[in-house]
Amino acid sequence: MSHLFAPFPLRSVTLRNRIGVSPMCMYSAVEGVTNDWHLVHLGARAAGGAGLVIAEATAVLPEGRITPGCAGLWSDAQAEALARINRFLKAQGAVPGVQLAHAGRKASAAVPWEGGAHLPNAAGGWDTVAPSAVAFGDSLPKVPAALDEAGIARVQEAFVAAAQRALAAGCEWLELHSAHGYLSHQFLSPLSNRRSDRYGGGFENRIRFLVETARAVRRAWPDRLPLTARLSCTDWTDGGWTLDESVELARKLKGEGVDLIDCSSGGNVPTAKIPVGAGYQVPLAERVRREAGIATAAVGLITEPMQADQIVRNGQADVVLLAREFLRDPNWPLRAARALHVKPPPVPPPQYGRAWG
Ligand code: 531
Repeated sequence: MSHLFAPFPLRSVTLRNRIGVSPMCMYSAVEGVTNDWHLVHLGARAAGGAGLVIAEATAVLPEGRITPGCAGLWSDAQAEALARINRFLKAQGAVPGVQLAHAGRKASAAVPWEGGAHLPNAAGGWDTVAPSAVAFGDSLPKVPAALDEAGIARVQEAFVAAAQRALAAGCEWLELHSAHGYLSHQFLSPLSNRRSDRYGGGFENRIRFLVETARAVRRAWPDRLPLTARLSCTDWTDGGWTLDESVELARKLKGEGVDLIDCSSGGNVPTAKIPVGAGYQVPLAERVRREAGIATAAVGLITEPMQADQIVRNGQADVVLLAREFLRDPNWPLRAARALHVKPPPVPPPQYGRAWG
């Protein structure tokens, strides 16, 4: 039976365990270029035993960045910076991944430690785009320009170009960000998609942006490497995107060569009532896995070794992604192995061996 420290094969890639570093914004890139901060942040967690290390939401176009500090993959210089990091992650035994993203109407925001609100253009912000000219609201009041079909195609081409750069940079796991209220999720949800063309209205039209993007990226991304998508499996809001729709979408994405769904939730409306608690999104991963017959990752308030091991053992998800817990402890996998009495224990980097003997 699978458990937290069983290897996970997907296409020709094998994770050494089921523990991944969830993509986490560091807001520390300069013009989209990652640097020493990202090397140390991601590198420490690879050295700490993670099987998979997914770099933060990485914008496929400059206007798709959440903040001016977000990473990008619209230039070769950005790919070169990521390549250096990926070489280190691989040397530590982790599989390097990246999450490709476009923030849509939630772009052009200040970094969180400067308040996180939309930045006026005069203060380093920019004009935003989205499926429809509907603002997110609250501290993100900018009204985006509705993309026309040519604009949609340009964004999709940017996803493909970024995937090609990710490949050149040595990424071996690609995640399309279609969650947390960013552009692709904005297309999925009737709360943000008010279009009346073939990209809006019924389910088939609202999923078209992501399905087409996945298809185009799959063609550019090698068969030997996993392609995954993060979904907000529910908007937690009446009239919004639902878990039933996520299951149906997961089936379609599987048909497009998507290998795993990373199951998150929320983020598309400021008023959602989210039942936050330990492992609260795990049932979403479980339903998608069972009903769509696709591998899943569980994410969200997973902190304890036994909890993580149970998620995998019970078949609720194939992989667990930890976020804030990994900020508290980069060595979480090594500690978890000890707590779970894993035999043989995972081997720490030799430089740190005397601490784990
Ligand atoms: C937190 C968040 C989680 C779930 C729903 C909405 C928001 N994160 C999401 C991040 C950016 C920072 C805040 C991304 O997904 C890029």
